[in-house]
Amino acid sequence: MSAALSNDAATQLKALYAEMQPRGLYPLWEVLGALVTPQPRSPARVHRWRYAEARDYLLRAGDLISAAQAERRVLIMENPGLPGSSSATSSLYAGLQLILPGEIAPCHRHAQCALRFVMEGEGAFTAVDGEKAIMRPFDLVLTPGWQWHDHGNTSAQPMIWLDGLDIPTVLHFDASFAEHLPASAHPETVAPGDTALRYGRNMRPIRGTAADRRHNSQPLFHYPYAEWRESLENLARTTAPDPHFGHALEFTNPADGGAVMPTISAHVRLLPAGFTSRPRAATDGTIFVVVEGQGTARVEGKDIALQPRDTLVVPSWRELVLQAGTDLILFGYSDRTAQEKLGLFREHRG
Ligand code: GTQ
Repeated sequence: MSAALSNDAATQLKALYAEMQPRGLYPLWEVLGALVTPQPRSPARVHRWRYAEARDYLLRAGDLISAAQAERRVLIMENPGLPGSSSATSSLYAGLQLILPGEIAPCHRHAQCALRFVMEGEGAFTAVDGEKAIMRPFDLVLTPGWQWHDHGNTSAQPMIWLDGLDIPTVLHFDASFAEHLPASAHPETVAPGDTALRYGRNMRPIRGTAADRRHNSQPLFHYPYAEWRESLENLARTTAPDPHFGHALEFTNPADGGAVMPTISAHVRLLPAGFTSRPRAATDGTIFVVVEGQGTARVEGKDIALQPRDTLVVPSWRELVLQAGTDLILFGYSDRTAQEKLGLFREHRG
């Protein structure tokens, strides 16, 4: 409200509000400014989780509860500005999952889309629809919505990865469905690497395969570190860095060239030693994982030191400047593709 009300009108309005409220009626003019803001005002905060610290808590939990007992043994990385929400940004979730040698995480499927980004350990698997992806550090593995998936660790070391899901988005739409497979593991349907050979070479089979069962046409689900790292290195060797991103590559779905999943975009970037990015703000709050190197994220005048395997969340519309001490390699995921489909995505490049 702009012009002042008389005392009498204000008193009568208060009484009117009290009378309406039990009928589910409320005056817009009291709340309009908070609903339709001139710019995003995310309650989420910039936050960094130190890997060593989180890892220690996760291993302690591992001594007390098995993966089968927990179903998913995960420490949620909850944004301190979104308490009680289990969210890292307003739309996305992040957690650290531990599978100890010999354990399995039972097979299930859900409406939520998930990505796994391996933090440590080698040789455990994620199976999607009965096809195993053998996971190595910094591999990206997808479990797209409604695909059966289970995880198992047949290696001799603990395996820890970051789970990135669109849980808050699915909750927002009240569209969550989930179910368990009666068996704890899906029977093996094809050999590991089958979809990469069929769909990962800029080709696709003319006749249908098991992967065509995926309703949302996402045949590829394993993006190995060895491959994306080489592509990034090549880009860095042959091109000048983009002033805002450095050298950056988005992971794509080969079926349509778009983002990896309907609600989640994922990318990697390499900032050469000594590089400072130009400031940039975007509506897609982003969760970053430091893959290699040291650097600093400056957000709203505050410097946050970045070390390998740390996780950093930068909410919507916070201006970010990245500084690379040594060559700095980051993985990041956000809801950019969802916002683009809804006509909401915006960025500001300083
Ligand atoms: O692996 O399916 O961190 O359903 C949270 C919810 C992992 C999973 C999480 C999940 C999963």
